[in-house]
Amino acid sequence: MITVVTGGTGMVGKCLREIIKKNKELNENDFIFLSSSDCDLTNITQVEELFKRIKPNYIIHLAANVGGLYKNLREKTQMFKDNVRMNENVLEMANKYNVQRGIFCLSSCIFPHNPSKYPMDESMMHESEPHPSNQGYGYSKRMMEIQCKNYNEQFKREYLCLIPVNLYGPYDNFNLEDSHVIPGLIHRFYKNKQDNSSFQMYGTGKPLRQFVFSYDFSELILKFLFEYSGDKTSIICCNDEISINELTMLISRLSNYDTNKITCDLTKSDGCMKKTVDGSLLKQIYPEFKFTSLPIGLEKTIKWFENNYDQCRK
Ligand code: NAP
Ligand code: GFB
Repeated sequence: MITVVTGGTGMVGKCLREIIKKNKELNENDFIFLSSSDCDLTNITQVEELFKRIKPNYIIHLAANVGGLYKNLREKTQMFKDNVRMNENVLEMANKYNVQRGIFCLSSCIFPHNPSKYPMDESMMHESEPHPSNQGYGYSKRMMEIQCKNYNEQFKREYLCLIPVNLYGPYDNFNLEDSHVIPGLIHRFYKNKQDNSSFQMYGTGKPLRQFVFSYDFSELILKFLFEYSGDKTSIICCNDEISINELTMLISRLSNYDTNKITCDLTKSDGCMKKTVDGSLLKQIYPEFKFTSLPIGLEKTIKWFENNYDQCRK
């Protein structure tokens, strides 16, 4: 049985590949990890050619034009266009070439900016607008969730959506313009330590975030694909929440940086102040699943970054 993994060269894709290699019950030759050079998923001709050639049994769709708050603020039109095209092309060809089951990746940032309640649960995704920064990426992901349901209803498919909170880990994108907060902080502390300069945290540090280590998410992708018999879209989070300020202090300590040299750059947007989601459904489905703690995950990520500085995405 062949599984195609789109976004195979991204952070989640590479963590997934490592996990599959270590899993004695899986044969890594049954998985095909794709990069954009293997197939530009915004090009439907290339996508059809891919599905016609491989005829996969399963799909794990991770590929996306994705980035942190500042990339989302800058590139809404491109992110909407790229992601809608990729998602539509993959869904259309997966169905046309009879891929019965797959995992499709959403994100907790696409939830409403002013929800009726916190924590938000899976039923609230379309309740109201996402944060203004997410008018591009956020809506493209919401449309994918709707379209997965349409294929499941009309063609009896099992296209399952997962909704992870902010992810981090080895193989992340550490580019200072496009990155998410954790790789951005790690990279900037690394540079500031080298030139012994003071450090500016972006924004007020007041926003709250939930984080999941990318290897944990990868483990859960495999469980949902190969074990889960339900049809529910599930939030992937461990319910812990931390402020950007606390996160910054934690990463500075783990980076052995003097926390007395940290100030705030208030010219930088805070983005969404809070997007707390509820991991209860996941807890019901997999009550035994244990998430990696944030300090442990950060320690591993910082070590990976320092050991792979020359070749990582930055
Ligand atoms: P990533 O590291 O940025 O990797 C993106 C992947 O998508 C890469 O493999 C890239 O291929 C591929 N890709 C981009 N444009 C493509 C195109 N036109 N055609 C084919 N492939 C293309 O992303 P990630 O952090 O692993 O995220 C994986 C999934 O998790 C995404 O769906 C994202 O929306 C979701 N997610 C991420 C986070 C997070 O905090 N990172 C949080 C929630 C959800 P190349 O390497 O060739 O460019
Ligand atoms: O991960 P992030 O960029 O995106 O986090 P979101 C942004 C928050 O971290 C803001 C603060 O409150 C920033 O002020 N921050 C502090 C920093 N220092 C830094 C830094 O060096 N770099 C960055 N990037 N932020 C994203 C969505 O929202 O959530 C994406 O835009 C994605 O689409 C992701 O889905 C999961 O958490 O605000």
